Amino acid sequence: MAKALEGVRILDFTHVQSGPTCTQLLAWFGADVIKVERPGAGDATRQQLLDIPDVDGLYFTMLNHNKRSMTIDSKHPKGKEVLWRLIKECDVLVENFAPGALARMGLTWEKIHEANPRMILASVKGFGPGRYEDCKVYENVAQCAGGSASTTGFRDGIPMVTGAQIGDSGTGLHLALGIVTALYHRTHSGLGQKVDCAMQDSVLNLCRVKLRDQQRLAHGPLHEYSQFGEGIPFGDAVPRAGNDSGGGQPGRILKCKGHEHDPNAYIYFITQAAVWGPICDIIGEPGWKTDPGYATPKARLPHLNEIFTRIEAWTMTKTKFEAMDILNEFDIPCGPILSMKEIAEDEALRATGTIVEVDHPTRGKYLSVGNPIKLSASPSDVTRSPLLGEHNDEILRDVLGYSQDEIAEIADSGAIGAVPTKMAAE
Ligand code: CAO
Repeated sequence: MAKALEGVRILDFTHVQSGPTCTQLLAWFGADVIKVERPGAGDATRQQLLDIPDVDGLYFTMLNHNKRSMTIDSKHPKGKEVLWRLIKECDVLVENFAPGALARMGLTWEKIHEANPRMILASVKGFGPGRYEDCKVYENVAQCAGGSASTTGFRDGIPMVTGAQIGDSGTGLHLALGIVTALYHRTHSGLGQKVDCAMQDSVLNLCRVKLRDQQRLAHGPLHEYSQFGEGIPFGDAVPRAGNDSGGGQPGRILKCKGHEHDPNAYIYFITQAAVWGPICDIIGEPGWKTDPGYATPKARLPHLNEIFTRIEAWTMTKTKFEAMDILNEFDIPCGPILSMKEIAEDEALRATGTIVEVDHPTRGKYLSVGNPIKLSASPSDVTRSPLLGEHNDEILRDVLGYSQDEIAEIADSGAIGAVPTKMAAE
């Protein structure tokens, strides 16, 4: 079966997390992704958060599967020459440098478009045009500026960031969609275009329910927020809502059996209106099915704290998995709080390829997250991340058509650096 993006060639000028997330997705779908890195150093994540000395960090390996690596000094005259040859051969250039860095390398949209009118130039920046457009941005800055931090955490605590990398990986996902959309557009326009994703915008897009609540707030208190039931007045901005459900069906995280010693012995429990009857039966409050104070979703809103305290008295008698089994029988929406350890060991996630084991020449075996998007006719397998500059020769020869003498000349010029020591020793 052919891969969905076979034939698409990506000049991957990305680093750290946001850009690499995007190009890894494209690589999983079959695009030929050529990652261009600085000679000698490479993507900074190769050397960050190291668990094994002198081995590419998991930060790097888990974001750069299925790619080829080439080292080019983009400021060296010979390096620039190679880069321009690549620009003519590729369909998409993806980058997430600090604002202005690409132009400082001489790679402006105008010049790129002139050299290859079909090329798509896709960029991640922290902010779109405006007062912060020149700022460098990392994940948590985007979470803070995109509305996530002010709405995450508890009302009486400080703003919180979330472990889900919605600023980096979230923006990478948005960018990947922008790229395939531009590729589709090119099939009838014949031309490339620019695709820009700001991390602030992507986070805000993922936080749109909070902008919804901001506007609802103008018309009265938010009844599904715990603080309504607690009689605490609302201010003029959407408050942090703890673990309250963001949807129209109230939900909370509740303790389960063993919570005293297991920090993840919890379950998310949603009191979906459609299954209120079975919930009452299970927790031993059959009277709540008909009691006018509890029988309708509207009547329940002021009593949510009392209701969830009662439900928790039941969940605390079960492990999270026992509770899941019982509740699922009645289609009550709920979910166990799974630790990363439990997820890593989950057989079902391994069977679907969402958790994969990858073998790496210097690291050995490690776990990664495979492609979460499953296409029925276009399989995607996960292959290991490349060593720094591993594919210099083959790209210069096979993609750019340089002769062996020319390759030697480029190498001698210092524009691509040396072959990685681990490979040279082999
Ligand atoms: N050869 C020569 N020079 C290279 C090179 C190469 N192959 N690759 C990169 N460089 C140079 C750049 O040209 C730049 O030089 P100048 O500043 O002189 O123009 C320099 O390396 C540093 O690039 P940078 O500013 O992008 O990198 P940084 O580590 O200082 O900042 C980051 C990192 C992420 C804050 C910044 O790139 C950024 O804001 N990116 C946009 C937002 C983004 O994607 N953030 C998410 C990152 S993941 O958390």
